Amino acid sequence: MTSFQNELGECVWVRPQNAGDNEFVVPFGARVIRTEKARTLIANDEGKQFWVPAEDVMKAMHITSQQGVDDMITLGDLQEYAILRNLEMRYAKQLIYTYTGSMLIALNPYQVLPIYTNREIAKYRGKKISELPPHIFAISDNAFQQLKREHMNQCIVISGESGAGKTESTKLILQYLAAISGKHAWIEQQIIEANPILEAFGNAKTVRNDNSSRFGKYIEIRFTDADTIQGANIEQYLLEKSRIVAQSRDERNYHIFYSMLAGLSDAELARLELLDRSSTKYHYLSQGGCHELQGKSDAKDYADIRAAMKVLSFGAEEVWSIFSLLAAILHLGNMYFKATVVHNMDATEANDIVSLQRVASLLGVTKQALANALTYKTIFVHGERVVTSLSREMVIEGRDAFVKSLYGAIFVRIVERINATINTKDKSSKPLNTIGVLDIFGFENFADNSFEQLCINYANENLQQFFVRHIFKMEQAEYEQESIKWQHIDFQDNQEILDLIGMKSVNIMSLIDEESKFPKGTDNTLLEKLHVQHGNRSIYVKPKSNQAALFGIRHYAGVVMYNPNGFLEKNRDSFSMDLLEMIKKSKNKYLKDIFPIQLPYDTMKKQLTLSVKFRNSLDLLMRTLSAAHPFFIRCIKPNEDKKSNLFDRELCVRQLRYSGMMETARIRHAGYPIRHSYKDFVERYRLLLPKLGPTDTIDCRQVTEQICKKLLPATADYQFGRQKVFLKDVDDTYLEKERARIVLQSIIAIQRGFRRVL
Ligand code: AD9
Ligand code: MG
Repeated sequence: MTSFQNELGECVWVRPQNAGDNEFVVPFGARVIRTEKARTLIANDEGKQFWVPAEDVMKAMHITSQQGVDDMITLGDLQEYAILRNLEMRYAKQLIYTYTGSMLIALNPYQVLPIYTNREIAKYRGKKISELPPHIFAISDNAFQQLKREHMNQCIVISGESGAGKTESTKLILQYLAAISGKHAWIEQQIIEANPILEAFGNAKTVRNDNSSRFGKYIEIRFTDADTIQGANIEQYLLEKSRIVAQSRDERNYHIFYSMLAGLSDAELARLELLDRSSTKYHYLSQGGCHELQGKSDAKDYADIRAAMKVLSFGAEEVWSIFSLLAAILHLGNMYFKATVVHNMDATEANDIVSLQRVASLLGVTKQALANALTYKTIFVHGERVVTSLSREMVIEGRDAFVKSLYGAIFVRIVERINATINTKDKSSKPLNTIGVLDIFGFENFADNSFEQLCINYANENLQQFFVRHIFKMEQAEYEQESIKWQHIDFQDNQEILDLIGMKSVNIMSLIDEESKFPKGTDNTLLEKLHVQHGNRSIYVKPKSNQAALFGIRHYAGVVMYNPNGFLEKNRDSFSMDLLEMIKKSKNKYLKDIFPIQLPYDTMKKQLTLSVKFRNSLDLLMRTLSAAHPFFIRCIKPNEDKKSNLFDRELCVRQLRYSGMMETARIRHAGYPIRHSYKDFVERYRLLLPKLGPTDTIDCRQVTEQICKKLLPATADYQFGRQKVFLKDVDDTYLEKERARIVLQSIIAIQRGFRRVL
């Protein structure tokens, strides 16, 4: 490999040292201090000096990477490492926002920055994107201006991994839109106040984020012609229900349980028979061994939630019904069951009379009905009703399934109730344009990945395709604007993966569905069918060992191995028919109300599975997004320690890749990756054409053409746009080498001159 002969003091890109096969260690920027034949002394950004092999100095750094840019698109050399460097340089100056075209990259500052005040809101109001430094308010304002100008729906898609700042970004956008809404009426307040309720019921402390959203949401804000907010609608996706019955180490259940225990009055707690305020006393709240959170007052949160519920016109009775059901969940979790044997069959006694009494009264059923529904199972054999006893293990499983459905139903109802208040449409008026904000779980790849991860990653594949198609269009627009020929760019999106998971016939989701309905279907038979059906595809990954019960998918963001254990049960998303029958007879109206029309036993099979429901809501979301003008916000977590001022390069590169950010670079590389304004080009390469006058006295475009024609081979592929020259990588490298050669010659000449003088 040939190395550059670099100018002293020049900024260069250096191949990473000792990276081994760590693909997340990428080239870094440095300054050349001294050069020798085989090695170069460099100083990195922190000023640390060290020698590297001369061939590791890759190339000179484009001027834009030295100065830093507001918009990555303007990086002359749009490479992953250049994007990373730009982010890092800006982060050091607390500039957490950077554009990539219409996309905003937002680094989590992990500190309160004074950039979200009313003064800032006023500053960004009505401005063009390029007029002010990048900001989330600029994106919000732009969406609003576009809506006004084009009379078209707008959507802002926010993505990023857990703790990256999606939910905070969503809140900031809503804050901005509410502030600029002309009228300042009650509705803006209601939309803002919906959030504490959603967070109480849908967020929890996880190891990654103390306030992690365990559901996805799409909030659409409707604007009238007079620029005021008329109403809003919230769509929710895939609440994580397993958390209600089990939490991993150092994690909590949903916030609402802790705030309720901390905030309800003694008398209220007594009415719910929650005799202990301490969450440690409740099985469902204690499995993560985490109860209190630093900087969070559950009692204060409770007051905020109650106030928010008032603003959203939740009635007192309704609120009490909700807390009663939450209390029932806690008592169900504490219920004790005793294993026995009846007629040689495993059976279970529900002889925890106290808990039984408490739960039964809260659910509005009799003790006996509850005990029976929990410990027995009714099935129909040839039309005959047969009742069998359940083992203790099965009882506990059945109870947990019931609790998960119960909480899920409460959550869905709460969102419906919020919508009933904020989604007031004026029937006489014409349909209004909306700005939608999507705060959705990012791509997930854990040590153990289950059905939820498959759904989440499928959603992300859909969003990725949406994103890629959009930036492809934007790139095309830049070529058109510069009036250069748009050649056929060979670019493939991820359609094949979408087909495999959920679109083409016998896709993975449909096989899961089929197996869920098949009486003899198990997670193992599912895995066999998946292997047989898709084993030969390159994007389907079989485990390395035949023993491992796993299947993998080559996602756009990397391979994820899924463990099919529990897939069918999660997909069925149901609980025992006996408990459902019990609810039918309950005196608790709210409870009966939140469960959908109850189906008779034999139509159970026709009930929609989770994968069907999820795919339906995802399809609808994708249709909504596709019909809107999109903006993208990619949130990036700078470090795993929730620390301010700490930029972990490896972690950031990984996220940039997961985020699909690199697609921008890839699409650009399929065309002309390097572009210079004519002036910049001439300034850099003028020494290749001797006897040029000062740059501001010459026609830079003409000189650029001369340089390219004189130096580059006849076969070279470059184009002259209105403002810029567009180059391929190889030609850029060639020019750089020529430049370096001439620089070296002049250094030698100067040195010789010196010697002569001496
Ligand atoms: V999750 O997928 O829901 O687990 P999010 O939503 O991406 O995640 P969140 O918005 O909850 O992350 O941000 C995590 C924490 O980072 C917040 O609780 C804040 O403490 C911190 N954060 C995020 N964005 C900002 C910001 N713009 N300014 C200050 C921030 N702090
Ligand atoms: Mg969140």
